[in-house]
Amino acid sequence: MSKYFNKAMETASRDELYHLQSYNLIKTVKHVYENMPMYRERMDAAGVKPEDIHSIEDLHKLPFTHKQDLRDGYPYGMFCVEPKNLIRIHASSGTTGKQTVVGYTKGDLELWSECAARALVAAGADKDDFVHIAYGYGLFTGGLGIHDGAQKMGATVIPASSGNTARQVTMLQDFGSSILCCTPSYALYLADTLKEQGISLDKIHLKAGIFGAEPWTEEMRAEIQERLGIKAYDIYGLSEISGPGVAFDCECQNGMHVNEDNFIIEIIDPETEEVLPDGQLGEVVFTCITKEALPLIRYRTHDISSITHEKCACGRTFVRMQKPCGRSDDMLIIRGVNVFPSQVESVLLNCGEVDPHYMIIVDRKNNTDTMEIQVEVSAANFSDHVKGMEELAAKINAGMQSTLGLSSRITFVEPGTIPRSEGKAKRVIDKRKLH
Ligand code: DLL
Repeated sequence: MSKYFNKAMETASRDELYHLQSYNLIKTVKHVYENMPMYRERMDAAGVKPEDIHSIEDLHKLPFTHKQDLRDGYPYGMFCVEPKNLIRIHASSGTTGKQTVVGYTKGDLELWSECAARALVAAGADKDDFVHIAYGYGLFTGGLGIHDGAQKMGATVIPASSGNTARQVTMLQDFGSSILCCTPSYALYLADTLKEQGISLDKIHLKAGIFGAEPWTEEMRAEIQERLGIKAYDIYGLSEISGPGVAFDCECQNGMHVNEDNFIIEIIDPETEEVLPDGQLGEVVFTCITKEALPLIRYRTHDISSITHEKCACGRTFVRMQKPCGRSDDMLIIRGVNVFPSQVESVLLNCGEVDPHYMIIVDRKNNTDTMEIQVEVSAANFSDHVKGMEELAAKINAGMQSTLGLSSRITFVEPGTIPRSEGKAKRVIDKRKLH
């Protein structure tokens, strides 16, 4: 039986949603035009005024927002309210340059926590659950975002934060954690640690996990579900738009429902910027329609996904986005072929004989790109015969060839060799950038 946090909203008719979204879009466009100089300039330059926006069908008239805009406005330049009226700041570290700073009013936090609460309830959580949050607390939105959501729906929060895996394992056993929230890579790390310590699944009480903040494949979901004996739910979000809970899996685990009363999703062709129809893969773009402090308009996320308006068996009417296969800026171009780390993950896990810990090493030798995939092989699957390992490497390489159209060098490494991550996993070392 489906459970909802806010049944009226999560199952609203498409017609109701159309009117609600249109109303809130008009309000938000007026708000940003009046309170954020950058949007006023952009809209003036594009020849569009708030009066030109009559419904969500006019969304395409509005200019896009880019991460660089937030960087240019660092730290508070893009806020539509006085910084003193914010009640929380978060930031996303990024790999280069300054942090991207985001801020929330009281109302913004209320809405965000409702989004996270909906995700938790959709994953089967209720007020009797113990929600173990092993996302990092701090400027990262993962920890506090889920925390507020769990608190809102009345569960017991275990604010474990990330790190100290030995202590996490003890807490999992002793505190009665029933819902685990962390990155999917960390969930696997925890599963490995439980196994290493000889702790059987009947010593922990988990029933579900809510995993996100990084791309992960269906194969990885199956692996985590099996290893932890739980149902694994995906959760998506980004700090610029709010944080975890922009979209979430329901019991059908067949695409994440976007909290459409707060965020409008579009999929665009990243080159032509044309809006793409359902089912087509492209760049995810979000428009915030209920936020006060930082309501970004047509924000280009660089995440690659597609959407569907098909009815979901759970009864929710919100559009679903498919598991993002990665970010356009994480896409590798190897000998001219586009490769997402998630494709490599699918091939590796489909072969069934290696562990889900891998690293992709890209280099350039004699002017040719090379791809090496280091992957751990468990003792059980390790063959003493060189021939056995050669055959396994050939099998994986054949999978890479047929999925990516690209051959790679497969290197087997011992269990525990690939660095484990307590947060977002690092899957690629691109040495070409170092030359
Ligand atoms: O990662 C928010 C979050 C925390 C989401 C906890 C889910 C759980 P940022 O640090 O700003 O925010 O990073 C956002 O992470 O643009 C995606 O590239 C990636 N990402 C987030 N969730 C998923 C997911 C948080 N479920 C960036 N699948 C986004 C794939 C994801 N990628």
